[in-house]
Amino acid sequence: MMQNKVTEKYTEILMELEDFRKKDFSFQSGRILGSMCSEPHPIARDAYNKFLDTNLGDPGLFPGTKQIERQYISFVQSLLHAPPSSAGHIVSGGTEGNITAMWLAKQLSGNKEIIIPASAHFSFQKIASLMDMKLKPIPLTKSYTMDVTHVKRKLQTKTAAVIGIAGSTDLGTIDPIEEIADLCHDEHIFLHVDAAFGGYIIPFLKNTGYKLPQFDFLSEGVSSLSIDAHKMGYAAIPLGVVVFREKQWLDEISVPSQCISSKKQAGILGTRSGGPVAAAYAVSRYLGIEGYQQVVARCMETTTYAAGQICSLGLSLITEPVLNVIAVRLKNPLKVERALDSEGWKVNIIDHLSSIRIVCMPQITKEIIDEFIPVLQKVCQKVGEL
Ligand code: 0PR
Repeated sequence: MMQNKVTEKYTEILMELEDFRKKDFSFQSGRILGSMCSEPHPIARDAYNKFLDTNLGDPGLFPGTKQIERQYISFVQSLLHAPPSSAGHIVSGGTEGNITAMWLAKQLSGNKEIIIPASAHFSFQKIASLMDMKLKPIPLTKSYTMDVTHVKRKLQTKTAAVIGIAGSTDLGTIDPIEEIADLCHDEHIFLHVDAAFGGYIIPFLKNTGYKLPQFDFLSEGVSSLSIDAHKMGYAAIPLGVVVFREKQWLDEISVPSQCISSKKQAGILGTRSGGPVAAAYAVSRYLGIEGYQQVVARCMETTTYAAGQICSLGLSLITEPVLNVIAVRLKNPLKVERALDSEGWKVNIIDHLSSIRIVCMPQITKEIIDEFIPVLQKVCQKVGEL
């Protein structure tokens, strides 16, 4: 009897949850055009579920899961040409990756100033507030990348770190990491590359013949780099990795940990799920380098196609897409975003560039673009953009 009651309640709750879920937009529908996340690969879902109850905060209890973590980190290290002296640390995503790297830079240098490109992700504002650090923004060039000539002038004895971006949030642009790295190497300054978005595209695109700049540990001046599997990695939220050039730097961001199976715990989080790690690992094993190459090549084809279709409507782009990010210049992006929303399409607004952002993630196909373009045209005509 009791059992029946529980079962009824159980079913009822699941139905209630489903009702909530129905209110969400889904990646599967193809109607989410502005997000940098995607429908996870099916194997990511299965892997995630299997490891739902694992805690990498207490690795002695989950040695198998810890092994997966080590192997996945090795995959990322080799993808990024990280040297044997390097170490990787799992994070929840780009925000935590940036915070962790800046925590380390502050510890190593004892300084508090961070030189960022004007295009840096807003997580750096959190860093400034959390760790009482100061941001020194550098203007961008005409191609929307960090202007290196200004970096040299801003470097000071108070500098804790310089940030370069490989795949910017607004436009997907790539800063001249090699040049910045040379400068930082000469001046012994910590350089962190925020490759949250680009880290899972640039290496694969380079393999398929795209001419893209060097952005990883091949440049000696790169001290750390963060990359997100829950963006272009086809994995499940939340999963990123921050890689440090030197293993021993982990000591700077570790504390003695009682009550758990390891003597020290590195990083910001304590208890953390092995689910997303298993998911990212499974996708990396399933797709492999070749699989990822196919995914990113398709994303770029769709991007080129979408950009062409948008321009043929008479609209213009902020800049030629470098990766799979398109920013459409508009007089009133808010009006267009609202009107698209009421038609069931989700795009993101980039206020300071007076534009909307479209990201051609793996689930966005040419067919979806063909459905979207007439709606964009109708909406733009309605609000006076065309
Ligand atoms: N660094 C860069 C270059 C980023 O683009 C982002 C996020 C981060 C760091 C922070 O990453 P997490 O949000 O994973 O901590 N960029 C996207 C943005 O802010 C994130 C995003 C993802 C936005 C999905 C919307 C969305 O639906 O635009």
